[in-house]
Amino acid sequence: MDRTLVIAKPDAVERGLAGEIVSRLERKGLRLVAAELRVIDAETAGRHYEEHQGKAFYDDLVSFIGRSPALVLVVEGPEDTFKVVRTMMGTTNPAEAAPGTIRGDFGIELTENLVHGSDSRESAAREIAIFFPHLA
Ligand code: IDP
Ligand code: MG
Repeated sequence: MDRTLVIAKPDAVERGLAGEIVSRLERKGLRLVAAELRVIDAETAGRHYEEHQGKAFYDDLVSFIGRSPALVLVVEGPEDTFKVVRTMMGTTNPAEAAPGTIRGDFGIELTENLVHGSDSRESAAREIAIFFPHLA
């Protein structure tokens, strides 16, 4: 089985869409391996988003991801689970994301795009180790 990290971001939890996101993943056929509702502190956000350090939107991103609880998940599927989740998420900018995707159906602002999903097998392993070290 193949695992990836998913985060229902603070905007999703605030809007009562965490259950919708979990439900979509489950109905697709992915299985929940871990789930934790937590406020992501700046240090953890910095590790998670280290590829974006130095970019213009970085400070806003770190403060957004920690502004209220996020639902951090590990999900499992048969293969290339990160790709399955990324397809379900839609493109980064929700204003342009296809209808039928999570971002396309529920989002409109770039930062507040509801969901994070690891972008490769390597990212999945790295990110799972940050949030759920006992699963690494
Ligand atoms: P992804 O979440 O689709 O993988 P990334 O490029 O990894 O997109 O960016 C991480 C997050 O940073 C995005 O989900 C979004 O919330 C935010 N973000 C990305 N690009 C911008 C931008 O140009 N302005 C503001 N926020 C951005
Ligand atoms: Mg990314």
